[in-house]
Amino acid sequence: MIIEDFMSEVGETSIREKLVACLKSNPKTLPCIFFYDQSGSELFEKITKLEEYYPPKIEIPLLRSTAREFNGELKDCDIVELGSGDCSKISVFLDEVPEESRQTIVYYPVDVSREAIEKSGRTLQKKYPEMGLHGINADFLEHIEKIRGKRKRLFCFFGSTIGNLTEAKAMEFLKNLNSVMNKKDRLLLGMDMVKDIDVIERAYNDSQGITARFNKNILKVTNSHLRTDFNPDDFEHVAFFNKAYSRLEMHLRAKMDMEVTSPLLKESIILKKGEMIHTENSHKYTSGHIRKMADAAGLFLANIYTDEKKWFSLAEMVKR
Ligand code: SAH
Ligand code: AVI
Repeated sequence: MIIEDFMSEVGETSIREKLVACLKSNPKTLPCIFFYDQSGSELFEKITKLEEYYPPKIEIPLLRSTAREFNGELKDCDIVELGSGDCSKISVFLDEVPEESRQTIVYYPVDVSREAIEKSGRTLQKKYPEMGLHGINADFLEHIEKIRGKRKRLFCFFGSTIGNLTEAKAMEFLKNLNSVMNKKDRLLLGMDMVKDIDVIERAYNDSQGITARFNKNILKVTNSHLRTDFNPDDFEHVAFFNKAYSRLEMHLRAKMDMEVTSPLLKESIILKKGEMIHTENSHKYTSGHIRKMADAAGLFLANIYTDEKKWFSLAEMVKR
C-alpha cells in the first residue's frame, strides 16, 4: 500500500514549541493529538472494547444500516476516512457494500499515526483484496487541503473524534473541509449525543483503569519529545462532565508539588499539588448543535441517522 507522508514536514522543533507553550499556559494543557503513539493507539483500541465505553456499541450498528442506504452511491467513489485508527469502523461499513461496488472504491485512511495506517492497511488488504488502498499520514487539522481527489468522495469522520476539538476548532475544521469538498462529495460525521451524565462519566472512568492509562500515556509521549521527566504515577486521572460546555473533560491532577526538568528546557515546569493538566475535551451534541455546526460551516445537513435512544448520530452533510 502507498502511504503519502505529510507528517515528516512537521519538524520536531515545532512539536516541542507547541508542547512547551501548552505546559506554560494557565491552566496547563496538552494537545490530545499526543495521545496517539503506538501504545496510545493500542490503549484506545482497548477502550473501544470496554463495557462502559458505549459509543462504538451504538455507532457500529448505525454504520451497518447507513451503509445499506448509501449502497448505490458508493460505486466509483473515493472513501476518505479522517482519524481512521484501526479501521474497524470502515470495515463494518464496507462489509455491507457488494463486492462489485467495492472493486470500484479506493479507500484513503488518514491518520497522524503511521503505524495505525500500516497495521490496519495490512488487515484491509487481506479482507478486501479487490479494493484500492492509499494511506495518508497527515494531521487533518493542518493538511486537509492536500487531500486531492478527482472522483466523488465520501469523507468519513467516525467515533465522534470531532468532539475532541473545541467548538471554534471544530467549526474551523468543518469550514476547511467544506472548502476542499466538491459538489458530489459527502461527509458522514459520527457525533456522540448528550445523555445521562452518569453514563457519560462512567465511560471515561472505567473500572479496569484503561482510560486512566490512556490519559497518563500522554505524559510518556511528552517525555519522548521534550526529554522531560514526568512520572505518570505522580498523577491522578480525572474525568468529569462540564455541563456549561457540554463536554466530558479529562485532566491529570498532580499528587504532590513537583518540578519537571529537561536538558532541552532552560526553565523547569513547576506543578503544585492538586494542579491539573487539561488533556482532552469530548463534546456531546444535541441535534441543535449539529444543525448549528453545519450552518456555520456552510454545509447542508442532508440527514441525521440516529439510534432509538438518540445516544449517537451520523450526520450526513453535503455542499450547499
Ligand atoms: N475513528 C476511529 C479512531 C478514533 S481514535 C474510531 O472511531 O474508532 C482517534 C484517531 O484519530 C486516532 O487514530 C488518532 O491517531 C487520530 N487523530 C487524532 N488527531 C488527529 C489529527 N489531528 N490528524 C490526524 N489524525 C488524528
Ligand atoms: C477518539 N475520541 C473520540 C475518544 C473520546 O471518546 O473522546 C477518545 C477517548 N478518550 C477517552 N476515552 C476515549
